[in-house]
Amino acid sequence: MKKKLLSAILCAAMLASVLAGCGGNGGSGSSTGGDANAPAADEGEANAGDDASSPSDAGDDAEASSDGKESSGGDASYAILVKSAGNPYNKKMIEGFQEVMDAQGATCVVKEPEEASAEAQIKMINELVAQGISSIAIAGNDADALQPALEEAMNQGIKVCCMDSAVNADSRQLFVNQAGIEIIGETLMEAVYDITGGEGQWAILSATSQATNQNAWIDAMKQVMEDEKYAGLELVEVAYGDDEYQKSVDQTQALLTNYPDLKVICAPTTVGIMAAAKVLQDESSSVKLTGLGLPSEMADYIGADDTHSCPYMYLWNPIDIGRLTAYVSLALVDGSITGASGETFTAGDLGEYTISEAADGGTEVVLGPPFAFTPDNIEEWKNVY
Ligand code: RAM
Repeated sequence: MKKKLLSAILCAAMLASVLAGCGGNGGSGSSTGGDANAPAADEGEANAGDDASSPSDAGDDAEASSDGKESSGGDASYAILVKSAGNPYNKKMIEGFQEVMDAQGATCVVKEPEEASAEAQIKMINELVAQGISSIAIAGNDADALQPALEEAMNQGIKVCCMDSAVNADSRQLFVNQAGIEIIGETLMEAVYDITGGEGQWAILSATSQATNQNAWIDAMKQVMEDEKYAGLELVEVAYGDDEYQKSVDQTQALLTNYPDLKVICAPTTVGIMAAAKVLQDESSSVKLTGLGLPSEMADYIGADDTHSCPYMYLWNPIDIGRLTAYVSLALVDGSITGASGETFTAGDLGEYTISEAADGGTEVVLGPPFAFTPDNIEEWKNVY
């Protein structure tokens, strides 16, 4: 009897810790709600910076369903599988996804691989398939390598979408794209042009060499750079920090050593830009920085004077990507969308979305244009995300 009681208590404690795990960082994300996107949506332009340019533990997974709320999820369960654990950007996406699932009374499963590799994600996809999940939303660590695992999932009736970093068109039903690939490429290239003064050496500090999103943005930047306007700029290296802080620090230091005439580093990754910002600022380097960063992590480094390493940078609302991805997952599972171009759906407070053709031959929904964070607005945003 005593034994039974003890095991019941242990079970309850385990369940509580699992539920707490899924609740993740800060539960409902109250301060980051629909408002967070409002200024971005209002100002809307990639060069909101026109002025500026003139401008869980690794390997953890958890489950939860909210209590006492009307369930539209039924017995369905919805997974989100990010690139890697320990990246605050990924945590924000998870937060938005969970918030919507909780409000629906739906069960959500969070998967965070220890390292940003395709192998780690394939293992987790197979686990989700084996447990009979209803949908998988994935940020791909590789465009093609996940195809067999994701195709097997879809063959079994599991709905598959991707967000943030796309898997190829055959591996998904829909891509939740944070912003257009071309607009990000143009925006970042314009920032490099502006900060270098249109000539000199610059380098890119990226995430992993296989990251679909960074590679697409880098290709878009190279495309833009073919224009005569950028003839004075020399891209000396694309370095990879693998979305790991220390590796990104080491790569930044190597760039400084290897290219004494370097003028600008562009880091299209929130992990890379923060690591580079600290190195440059601590060393009082004359090299300047731009790219994609979380305002909460970059506030100390953004400034117009020489004591700051980053004059301005860009991003979108990662919590909203998580929210939009949750609405897409729910709609795929309840059959109100199939992921075909031209279909429309409502994503709660985020509004109406129309599915369109993506550049890779698949389909996508686009959250909105990138937003500029400048010395003028960083204080306002640093507590939002
Ligand atoms: C990092 C990740 C993520 C990317 C952002 C900008 O957090 O690589 O995939 O979208 O940077």
